[in-house]
Amino acid sequence: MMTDISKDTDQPVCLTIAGLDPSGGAGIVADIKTFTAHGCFAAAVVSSVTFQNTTGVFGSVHQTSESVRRQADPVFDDYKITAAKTGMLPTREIIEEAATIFHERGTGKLVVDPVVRSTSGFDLIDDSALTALIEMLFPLALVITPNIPEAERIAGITIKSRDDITLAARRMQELGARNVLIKGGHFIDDKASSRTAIDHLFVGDEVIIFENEYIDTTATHGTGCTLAAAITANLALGLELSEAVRQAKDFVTDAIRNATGLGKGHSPLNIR
Ligand code: PXL
Repeated sequence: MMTDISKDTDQPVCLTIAGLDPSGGAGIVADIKTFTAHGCFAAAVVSSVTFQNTTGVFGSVHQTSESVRRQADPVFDDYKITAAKTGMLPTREIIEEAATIFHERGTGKLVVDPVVRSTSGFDLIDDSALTALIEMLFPLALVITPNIPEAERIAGITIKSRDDITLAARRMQELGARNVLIKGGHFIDDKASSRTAIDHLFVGDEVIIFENEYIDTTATHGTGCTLAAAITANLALGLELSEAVRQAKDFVTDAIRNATGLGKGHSPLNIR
């Protein structure tokens, strides 16, 4: 007897719209690996093809908004997307197109990682695009996941203390973000005796602090993408936001710890 392949599957589908890092550490490759490791089905729309490896980013060729639309439409026509994630969205046109697609199709649970620059200092988005990202995608997101430099650029303040982190988060909520996860990997608390990795999750008016051991390593290529993708997968699996973040943090910590040291620069995480 033939198997009925048209029946609904229980496996949630996660979609990423992000850049391609051909060296496999960041961007959609990290997203796909992370969705898969969580038992979700991965779909991916490419916003930009970057040229890079673990030592740096050497350039990029961005997709057009038409390309993003023509990649996304058949996927949405065919699958129910349970949760989605955006990463590197380099131009205003692409952001506008992504926002329109999400308006038309519904977002599911949307995680917006406001990718601004690479670990190696390469600008991945221009100012006009960042404004569009704030205006058009922040209101659609269940959560946004800036690191400290991204939070500083978006909120327009310098972050030196935990109070500054709160200030930046409130500012981003005023700009339209519902819930904000500020990742603390770049944050050094002068008042603390030992360095920890502190993430602040602002859920509406509440704040939840996640404090983990700081792992002193250069194996950090793709950390942000992996965390946001793990949150997306956990949301797709039905977890509440704070639990989705907590488990995603553990997933990333494990992937950093198990990095193999691949490459000559910032090694990729070991996502499994
Ligand atoms: O981690 C930010 C990031 C996101 N997406 C792509 C990247 C990078 C950093 O290099 O290349 C495609």
